[in-house]
Amino acid sequence: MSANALIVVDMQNDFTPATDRKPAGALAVPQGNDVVPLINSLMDRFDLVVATQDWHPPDHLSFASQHPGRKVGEVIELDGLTQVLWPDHCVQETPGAAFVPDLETHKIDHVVRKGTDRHIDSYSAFFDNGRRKATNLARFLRERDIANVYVAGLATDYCVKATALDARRLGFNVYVVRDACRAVNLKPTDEEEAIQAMREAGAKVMHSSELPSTLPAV
Ligand code: VGL
Ligand code: ZN
Repeated sequence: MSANALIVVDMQNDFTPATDRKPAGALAVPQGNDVVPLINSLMDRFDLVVATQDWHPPDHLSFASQHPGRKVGEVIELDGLTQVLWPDHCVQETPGAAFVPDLETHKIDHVVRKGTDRHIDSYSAFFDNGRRKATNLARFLRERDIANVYVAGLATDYCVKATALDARRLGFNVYVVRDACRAVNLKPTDEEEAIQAMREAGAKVMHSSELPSTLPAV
């Protein structure tokens, strides 16, 4: 029997708005906290739960602060790749890089940290943005007989999308739980375009109520 993994993408303080337990993150995704209870219950239904953490050095070149005269949201070319400039976020070992306080982290089996190389951004859990370097996640999943990869978390239009597209390219069956994701929406249509791109790549984008009945119920 092939096994099912859930990849929980970037549920970190810097990607979520304020709650009574934490201040607003530097790159807060609108309604980013709303998905936490659903993700907590989804994690119970999987053979394997992997969580990613965006994990940048303080001088990461995706930060607008590293490019004098440039502003957050501007797009530049970095090492031949298109790069959106972000506020400083998810700096290694800082509170902003920690998982959100309400995430039930004891349910996580394996953590993948990405974006550690100053010179290249890394949205996907599998590769950096140029696909020059792989994390070991594909091998890790295959060694555990994972055929089906479910994706949830932040943000639909960046790291969720990149993770889902790479998982398809790597040959996994991919399911995106859309109500367990939220988008940045720098452009208001970014979320819809991301869903379209994931569907075109063969990912099934579904609501949590439509998950296959082969997953154990909670
Ligand atoms: C992300 C922007 C910059 C994400 C990470 O998690 O979607 N977005 N770094
Ligand atoms: Zn980042």
